[in-house]
Amino acid sequence: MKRFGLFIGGKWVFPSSGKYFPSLNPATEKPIARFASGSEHDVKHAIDVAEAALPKWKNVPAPKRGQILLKFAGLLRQDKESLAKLVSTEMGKVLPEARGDVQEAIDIAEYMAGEGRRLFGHTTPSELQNKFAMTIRVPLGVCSLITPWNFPLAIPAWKTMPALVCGNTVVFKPSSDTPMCAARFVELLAKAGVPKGVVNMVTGPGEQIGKELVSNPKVRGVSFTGNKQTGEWIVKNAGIKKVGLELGGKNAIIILDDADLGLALKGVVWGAFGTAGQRCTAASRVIVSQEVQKEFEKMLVKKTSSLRLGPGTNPSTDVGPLINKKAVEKVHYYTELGLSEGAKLLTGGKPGKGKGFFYEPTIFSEVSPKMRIAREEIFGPSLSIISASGVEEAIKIANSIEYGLSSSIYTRDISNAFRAIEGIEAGITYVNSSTIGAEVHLPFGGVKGTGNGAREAGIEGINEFSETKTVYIDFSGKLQRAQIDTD
Ligand code: UN1
Repeated sequence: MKRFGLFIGGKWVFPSSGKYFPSLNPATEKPIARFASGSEHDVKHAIDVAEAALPKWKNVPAPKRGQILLKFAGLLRQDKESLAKLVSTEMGKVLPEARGDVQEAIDIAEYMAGEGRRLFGHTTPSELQNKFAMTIRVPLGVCSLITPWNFPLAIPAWKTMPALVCGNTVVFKPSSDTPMCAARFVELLAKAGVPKGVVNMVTGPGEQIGKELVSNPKVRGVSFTGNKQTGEWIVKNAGIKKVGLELGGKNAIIILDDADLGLALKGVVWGAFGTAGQRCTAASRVIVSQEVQKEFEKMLVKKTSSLRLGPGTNPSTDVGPLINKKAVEKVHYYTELGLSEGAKLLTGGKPGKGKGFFYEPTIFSEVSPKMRIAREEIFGPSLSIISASGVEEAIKIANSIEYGLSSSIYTRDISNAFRAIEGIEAGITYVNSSTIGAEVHLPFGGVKGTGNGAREAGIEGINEFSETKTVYIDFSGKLQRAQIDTD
């Protein structure tokens, strides 16, 4: 079986531990390849290499850095089908979604390539004569990028592309569930012309190598997508450096009595069971007006029970496997918890039979906002239906959780739509569309327990990976004192 080392300084190197771990196909439980179990020592080395590569890389003109990203986008495009097959095989999502994962990486690469010719600062008048004032963007330095498995190409690209165009060097730590996608990702970056040492990849258990990635003082920026506990741990261990966090959600779709129920049905099924519910943006709560609840539940159960479980690579599959055994156990734990809390199971509620980490799309009704199934992130195909009397109560329930990533409302009433836009505490609100499907040229991130104010992608992705430098140029040839010599 193929074995991968760590990618440091532009080549594959052996891990100092001499140990390797397998990546499994979640639909078959068969190993795909083996990957290096990196140690703290390896991470230190990768950071040193990234630091050494920094002076040269940050002096490459930004438009040239952008050209390399554009070349990378072209390579992804050329390999789109085989990369999608790999994403589907290693992560489990169905092929159309796996193609979307690759496409999202292409999109951000193209967007950030264009930033190479912008990276705008601003100019503004000085309060003194013969003095010029402006801002420029400068790189942070070495950045640690820690990514999850659910978008094994798109999320690494969301972080790597802005980091590179801004002139940073990178130590990339992908999830241990999708290291094969990550290996392809760094190989293609090298092929596109990213110089040696600019992007380094370390694989291995986060508990062992996370500390060094986050707390090493040479690292000036950390960007992490994953669970809230790890995010809190990062904040405690990072020290003084820029940290960007995206820590999940408990995203709600509100359906009012004036909604197009057929449209809402499509949005709920897509948001809750697309990617087997394994998106930070997945819909895990439906908050529905009492008047239409029964009718909507009937439609939803009918549609959901017709979804076909199977390998993501199989064209007839609607819902692929979960990422690993622990994920199946977690989802099932919440099913049992929901039952014990008094919620009513409408459909699903069981792991799949035979090999593979499958779980039936599961729907609970009669859920109260206080129940744990209505508050905690399950990260699987499990949906809670909560009833509300109208828009105000629905918004209150939507906000009664610790997260604030995505949200959605289905209504034909423009006033109710705007009430939701203004009232829902979330980084993203969709109107008459599901909670998933963010586009790369708009900022992505959330409020409350979802993050620390950072936004990824779009122009705000540039802010995440650069510092603002303020520049004053005094060409008067004399001492001019701000705030004093102004008359
Ligand atoms: C995530 O699950 O962390 O909006 C990212 C979406 C995707 C990205 C999800 N474009 O659902």
